[in-house]
Amino acid sequence: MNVQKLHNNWKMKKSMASAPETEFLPAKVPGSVYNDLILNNKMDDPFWRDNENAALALMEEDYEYRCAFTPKKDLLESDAVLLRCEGLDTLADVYLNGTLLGSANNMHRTWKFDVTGTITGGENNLCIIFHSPNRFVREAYAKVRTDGTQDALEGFPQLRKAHCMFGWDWGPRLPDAGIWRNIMLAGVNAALIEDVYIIQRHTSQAAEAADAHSFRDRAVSLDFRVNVSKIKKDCDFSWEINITSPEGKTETYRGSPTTVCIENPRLWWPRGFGGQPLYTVRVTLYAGSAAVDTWERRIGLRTMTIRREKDKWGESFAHEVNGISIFAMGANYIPEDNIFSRITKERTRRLLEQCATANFNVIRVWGGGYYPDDFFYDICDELGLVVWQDFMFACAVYDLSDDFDANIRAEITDNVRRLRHHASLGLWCGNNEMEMFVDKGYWVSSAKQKADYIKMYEYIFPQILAKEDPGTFYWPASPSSGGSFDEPNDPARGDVHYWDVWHGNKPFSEYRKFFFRYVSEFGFQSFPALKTVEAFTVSEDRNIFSRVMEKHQRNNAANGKIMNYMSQTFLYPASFDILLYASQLLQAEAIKYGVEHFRRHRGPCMGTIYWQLNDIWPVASWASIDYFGRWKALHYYAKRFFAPLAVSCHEEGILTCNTNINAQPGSFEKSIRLSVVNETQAAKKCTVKWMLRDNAAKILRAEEVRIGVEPLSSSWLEKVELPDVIVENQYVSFHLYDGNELISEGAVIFSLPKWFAYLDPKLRCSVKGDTITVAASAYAKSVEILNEHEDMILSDNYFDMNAGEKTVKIISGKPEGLRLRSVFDIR
Ligand code: BMA
Repeated sequence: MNVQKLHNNWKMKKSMASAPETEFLPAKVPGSVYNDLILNNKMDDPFWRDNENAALALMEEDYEYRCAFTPKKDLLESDAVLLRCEGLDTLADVYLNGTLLGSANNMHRTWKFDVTGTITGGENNLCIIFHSPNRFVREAYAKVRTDGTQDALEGFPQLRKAHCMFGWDWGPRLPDAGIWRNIMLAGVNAALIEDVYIIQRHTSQAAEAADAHSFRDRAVSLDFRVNVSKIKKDCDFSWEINITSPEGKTETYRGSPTTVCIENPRLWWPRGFGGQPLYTVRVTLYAGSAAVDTWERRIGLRTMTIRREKDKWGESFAHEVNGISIFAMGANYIPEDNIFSRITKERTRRLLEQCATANFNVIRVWGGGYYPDDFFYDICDELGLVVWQDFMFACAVYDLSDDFDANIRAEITDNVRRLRHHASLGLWCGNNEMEMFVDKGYWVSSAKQKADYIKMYEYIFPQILAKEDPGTFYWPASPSSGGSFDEPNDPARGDVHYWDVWHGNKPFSEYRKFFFRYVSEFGFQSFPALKTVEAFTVSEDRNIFSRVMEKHQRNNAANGKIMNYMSQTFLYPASFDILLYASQLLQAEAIKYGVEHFRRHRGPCMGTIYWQLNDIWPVASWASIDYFGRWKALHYYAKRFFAPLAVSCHEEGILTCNTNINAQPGSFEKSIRLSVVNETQAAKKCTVKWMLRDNAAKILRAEEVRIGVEPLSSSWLEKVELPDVIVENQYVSFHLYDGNELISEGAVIFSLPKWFAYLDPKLRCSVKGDTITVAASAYAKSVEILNEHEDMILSDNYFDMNAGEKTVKIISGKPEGLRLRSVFDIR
């Protein structure tokens, strides 16, 4: 196939029909209306203050994109010429030289138009008219009522466009439009490869051997299904397969093979369990002796499924990779920018590398956004991040008309074919939260809508997958217990979204009441860093109840909710800046409370995927990394609480005993029970040390325990009662050593932080090369190191100090204008 990208020489304007007098502006393709208007200074930054309102109004219009191009000569001489559009957002009429080629209505699909008779030598004119998404959803809603989350524009479910572009409880209403992915001409000679499907068959030659987990003797064969579209029927077609090993050695298999055996296969593993070797597979199609098309993908040799087995707790739900059940640790991914064409490979790589740094092994691509670019999955393959992939349906009911049915079938097929070879692809999931909501009758206005739910996720999608990707596990919804409205959010089966902490206003300690099998969503909001807030506010906006701060808080009244949790935890923060910091600690402590508990209960629980990884714009949200890439406290906490080998403490104190300051008789349990988790395939012999200390960090009692921890397990130490502890000024620190190396540590108090008598730790620091050493003269909780631009990334931050010194490495950013603070400063 001969390809010519059409990315140059574009111009755009409001559509000729509605605004004939407006001038054309130079346009960037791939790009979008907002992107072009911003680049041409015709629109203000939609993220600044409440500019969103004016930006939304712009999308009442239709927009026109035009490009004059001259096709390459050899392309014109092809047997057929296609116009291939990998992303049109969304309602697009495509004209070539005045002829309507067709209309697109789904941004998630690749649209192909045969231009063989329409394209000419010399200059051609391509014109794409994008119709207003706002108008479309409004009119569609007036015709057929389809409801969904009220955070988005009414009618949004009727358009196959990333739902969250219409607004969400963390995102603005900025529906945008345009050519958001590659657009190109493709010259086809004789035939083209429509797609190739590879089914891996793993057989363990040592299957009968005692050690069932030994895969060294495994044999892997690849079955190929090559689907060819022939233009010239009378040719003699054949294909050849080349497989390049991770070491770069290429084997060639000629004569249209349908099965290939891999000698000495090297298995792909999620990070933390082994390496990520990747094989490059190339299929070349021949017509006679001429190579006419090629298809190339990178694959990983592995088995991957979800293990579901009845057990004493209900039914298990865990990723099983190469026969091993792993504990999933990660977060939910949403689009990285409301202007999708600004999501680049470099930006995504940085984000995903930061997931790897924080010890993630799984990432969930949530169903209210988009199907990311190939590079997203390439990076996940390389980093060993298993992808939980939702189909793009979320928090809405749909009207399954014949057109909608055909449209979503094509969308699913396109995306499954595009993504199914990725080593990282862990499962397909039908939708976000719809089984649960439809079951409760949310948004459902007709019996048909309930029936359509079952048809879509439990009939149509499985039917497509049975054909297109039988090798990948399918799960009808998140959360689900397997489908058919059978208690979708059952804690004993399947995955769960747990929102009583946060949406339900329950305290963090509530997490400990549950032993979910796999929590695919639970979360807690915070404000972003001050520098991020400054990027969308003027100084008078910098009060969390101001109009602009509430515009950048999309979960109704949630700035008040943050303050409610604040009142349960910390002293009243006297300044805006300290409040932002305290809100991040609240968030980090909440999620840590949950994750550490769930990991301690490895076995019944096999996954914690917190809501959410990233932001689509600068906003108060559940993200652990903000829109500008600044790490909130949670991301550093995640690095620690997701560490493969980690110690944590189940303490009992004022919070867990649910007592209050004036309660009678005023006595409550004070105890610690330490636990070590080992999410690796190696047995560990460790030492756990713990110390009771006063608020100056002076040691009052010290203990040491040797502990052996099996691979892929969690182990409890004995519970220790501490009835005499003075809760206002004594605490316990604990430390895990592998040999002499300190691997993991933490501290617990038995009071609430607001009642604990923190001493001024007199924090100070010094910089040497790429390290910063912080010194504290007393116990300091959640020590934050900030530079002037608040953009430094460190090896550790927001850590506890038992007085003394701690040195961290600077990963990026300049150590200029350093500032330090800790919980002592929340007052
Ligand atoms: C879940 C998600 C999102 C939402 C989040 C926070 O419902 O699936 O729809 O943004 O919780 O409310």
